[in-house]
Amino acid sequence: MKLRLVALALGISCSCVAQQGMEEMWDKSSVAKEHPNIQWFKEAKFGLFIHWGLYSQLAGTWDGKNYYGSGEWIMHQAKIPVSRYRKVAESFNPVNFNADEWAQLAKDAGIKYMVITAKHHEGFSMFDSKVTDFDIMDATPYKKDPMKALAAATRKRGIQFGFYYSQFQDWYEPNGGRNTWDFDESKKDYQQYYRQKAIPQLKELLTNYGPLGIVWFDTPGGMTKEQTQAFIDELRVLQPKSLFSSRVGQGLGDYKDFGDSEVPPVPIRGAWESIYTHNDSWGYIAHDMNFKSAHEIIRLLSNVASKGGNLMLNVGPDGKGNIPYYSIKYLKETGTWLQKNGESIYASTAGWIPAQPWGVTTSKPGKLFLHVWGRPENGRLLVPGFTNAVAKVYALTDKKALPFQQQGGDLIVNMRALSDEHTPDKVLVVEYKGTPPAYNAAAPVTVSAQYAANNIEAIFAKTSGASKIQSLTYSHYFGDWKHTTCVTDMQAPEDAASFTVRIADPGDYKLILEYACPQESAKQEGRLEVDGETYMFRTLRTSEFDKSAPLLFIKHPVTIFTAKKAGVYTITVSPYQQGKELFKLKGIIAEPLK
Ligand code: H79
Repeated sequence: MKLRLVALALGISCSCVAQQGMEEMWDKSSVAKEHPNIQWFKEAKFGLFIHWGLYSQLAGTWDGKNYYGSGEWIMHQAKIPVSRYRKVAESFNPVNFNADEWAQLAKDAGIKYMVITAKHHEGFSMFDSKVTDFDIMDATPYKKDPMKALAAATRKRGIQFGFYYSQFQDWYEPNGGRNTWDFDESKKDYQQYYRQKAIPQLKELLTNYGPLGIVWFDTPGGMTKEQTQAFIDELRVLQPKSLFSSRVGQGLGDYKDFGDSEVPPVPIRGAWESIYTHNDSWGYIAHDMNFKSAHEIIRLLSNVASKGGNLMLNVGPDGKGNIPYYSIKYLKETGTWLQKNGESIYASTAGWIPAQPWGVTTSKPGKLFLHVWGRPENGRLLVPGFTNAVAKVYALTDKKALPFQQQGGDLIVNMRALSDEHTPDKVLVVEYKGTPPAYNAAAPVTVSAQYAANNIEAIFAKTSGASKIQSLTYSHYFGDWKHTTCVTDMQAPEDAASFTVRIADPGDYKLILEYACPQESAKQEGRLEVDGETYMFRTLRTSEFDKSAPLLFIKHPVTIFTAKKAGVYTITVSPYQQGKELFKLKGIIAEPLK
């Protein structure tokens, strides 16, 4: 089966300088040549990330002040001097750490690979290192190597094991990257840091812990492409089968990682991974209780799989070695769902039907999995663009056949026979004959009266004039990154965004624009055109774009549109006059009125 996936998403860029910095820190380069051992990774789909270090002991608080966002950045945020940070190790004694319990939790959650921080930017080594005495053996009362036990416990359970290693940032070392409060950045010799710490430590990790599935590098810096290649070559010989993440830098990784907490809006070819925090932080923060529910994790997992990637979800154990209560609870619930529905996730590839108002699709040869997040009110599920002959359709959990019809390129599945059980993702299997069509990003976006709302997302816009599609990145607290794809740079009437929609049910729809609009863009007139009619609106102010603050979106109802018959329509949004950027358009919501 061959998928011709859209290159569209790869063209997304951002013009702001702050953003470019982030792009460099997260090397999201695609991989030129596939690693011979990539197959297990492509099939794995679900990984567990673990951030564990001295920051876990601090738990988000320093000198009586609470910090929010990325807890593993507390040393940087609070500008803690090395001399004081070193002392944190003296109270780090994770007596509750139990490698078998952690690995068993991963197993029960349906996790196929685990990556844990051997050394994060703070510079502390969570393993037995002869390179430094700032490690768990020498600097803490614990004096054991938890990584040894974890490598064994995961291996016993058939889980691929890997290390996160911060290869450039090291706030403990005078020559490591990015500690500017103790050391003068201009006097640093990064090459010396690589030679004296990073490379010898990576050699220890690649030598002493058995076969590693992954070495997960992060935030590259201080090396040219040639130096990065030499660095890789020097490590590669120790474990040729081990995969190196794209954040090794310079486009030289074995698979692609997106930005922190980023899912691409359309399918992406090749091996890649989305990484997410379970709450708002990677490292443990005692006062961060904003955990994603099992429901949210399951939808995130199926959404990432529908684009063809893996989800690596992070948990942050505390300084005693306990994984947070809700992480355990919701990971186990995710595992229960996966036990019944894993066939639709593991070893699947991207769905070839674009996202629908009911959910997303994943695919295997001869099978399309429909991940139904929300049921159609009348029980008739529309799968557009399905021309292959269908042999049968059934619910994955009980295999009971469901009635279906095929007409004019549509598959319509009758779900009424299915009980209305409470599930975040009801998976239906379509068994079909022949080769499926390529994913078609230009297919009309489905709008139907069977759902409370239909999202027509910016990624599906056809842009004209100066308008473009961009992924905007910003955080709420600190380092808890959010990414929203928007149509931007609409400044003149010809800078339009057009959406082709297929209205499946005639009737009245409220058309709602969802956008962010800084003060300078506010109170400008715009036009929304559909079916020969023009509807005027004036922009409403939300917030300025600031990469370290929430980007606020307003849902601005503009008009009712009556679709007299079912069919394909074009909705066009454009500025009425030349002016400032009209807004950053996240999409249009079509809400059926009944
Ligand atoms: O380990 C997690 C993060 O700590 C790590 N990647 C995930 C997996 C990560 N390291 N750096 N970044 C993510 C990018 C962070 C950039 C920033 Fe900043 C931190 C922006 C604002 C705070 C550095 C310091 C740039 C500006 C100030």
